[in-house]
Amino acid sequence: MTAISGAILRRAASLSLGTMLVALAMSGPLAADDRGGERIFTDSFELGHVSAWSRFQPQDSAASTLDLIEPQQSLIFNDPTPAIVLGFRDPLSGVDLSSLSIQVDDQVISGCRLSAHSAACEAPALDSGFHALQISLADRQGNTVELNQQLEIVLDTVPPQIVWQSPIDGSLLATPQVSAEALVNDADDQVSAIRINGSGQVPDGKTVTANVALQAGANELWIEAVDRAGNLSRSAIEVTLDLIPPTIALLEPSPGALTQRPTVRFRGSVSDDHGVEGLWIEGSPVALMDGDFDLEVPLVEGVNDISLLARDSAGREVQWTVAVERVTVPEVVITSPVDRQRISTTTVDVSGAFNGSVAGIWVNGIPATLDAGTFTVDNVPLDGGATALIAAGFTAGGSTSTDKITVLRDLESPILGVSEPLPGSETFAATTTVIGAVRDCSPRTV
Ligand SMILES: [Ca+2]
Ligand SMILES: [Ca+2]
Ligand SMILES: [Ca+2]
Repeated sequence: MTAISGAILRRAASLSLGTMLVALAMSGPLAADDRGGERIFTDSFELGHVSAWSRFQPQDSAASTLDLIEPQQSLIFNDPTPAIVLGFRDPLSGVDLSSLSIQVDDQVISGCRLSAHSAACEAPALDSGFHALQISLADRQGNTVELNQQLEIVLDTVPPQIVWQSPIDGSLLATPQVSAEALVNDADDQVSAIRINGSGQVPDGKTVTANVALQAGANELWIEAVDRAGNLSRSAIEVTLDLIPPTIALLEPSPGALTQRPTVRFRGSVSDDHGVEGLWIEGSPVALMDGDFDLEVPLVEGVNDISLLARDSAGREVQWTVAVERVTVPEVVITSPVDRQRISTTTVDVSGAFNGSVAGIWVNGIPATLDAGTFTVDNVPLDGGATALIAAGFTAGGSTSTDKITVLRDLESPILGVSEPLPGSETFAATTTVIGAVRDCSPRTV
């Protein structure tokens, strides 16, 4: 009752019931509302009672607060009908919900769920692109607030495409770090993130590279790319790091082997944990049968350092040098003169043949001329009587071969004596007998 104002008293004075007038006279003077409004009194009388109530009508010149709660950002991915949620308040006159207007691209949105301080609506189906959201709301005093927001709808359900450039899927690698490279494409050119084996990569054009450390054995290389709509694509390849070079098992020859043969047999096998690319001996490729090899390798006289190189499929190599010494025993034969031949001169021309890798031939200390397996030495001096002719051949490795004959120097002519017929004798026979003798130091010359 204390809140009843003087205006009420003035209004009550016109009423016919004096008792009510007294009761109402107890009220205080009309006062301005502490919220700046003005009180309006209405009254009625029923059956001797007085009912009195008031309605607060504030002085409200401020528009309501209006907040766009959803969407929280103007860029919307893969949601053609985004929710539109508003929050609003008006502490003075209150919000006039009937005034709420929501339009997208001038199309009115209806069917919103309303409460005292919020509205939740669903936008109509929107295409990709920019859309104008317009909201207006009035309070009960007619103060209107407007909210204009531009929305961008991006409808993209296609994840980025990843095309590996290097290494090739299934590669066998020999280095513990590989440069991975891939092309990443998205229809909108809107790749937002790329990760290669977990490393964040900022998209830089369409080519993405990263150095990836490898472990021995199989390694997975993977790329994940995300477009700005959140579509994720992943691509993985497998590469193998091969840290172990191939192994050569040589059954023969033994290192340092000696042989007289012009070739040496190389026999053994090559193996590797990830496959053998090949074997080369002295730079020439060797045929392998399930890793086994068996071949003859030519030798030169002396020590042969024969190189073997094996390479695995990853490019790792192992290299050996096997020393094999060829020791040739030459054969030197004097063919002229013959053994025991009588020579009627003080020198003799000696010739002969040889085989093997003879580096030089000397006859009685005189160097011979070698030509295609033959040798000659002219004018080898002969002693009186028997002279030994010794041809000695030497190989580069120091092996020797000799041939020896003996010739007889014979400077005397044979002596011829005839005893019959006597010199000057005559005969009538058709034949005659001659008797005589020949004498020489060598019976073979007669
Ligand atoms: Ca207001
Ligand atoms: Ca996409
Ligand atoms: Ca290997």
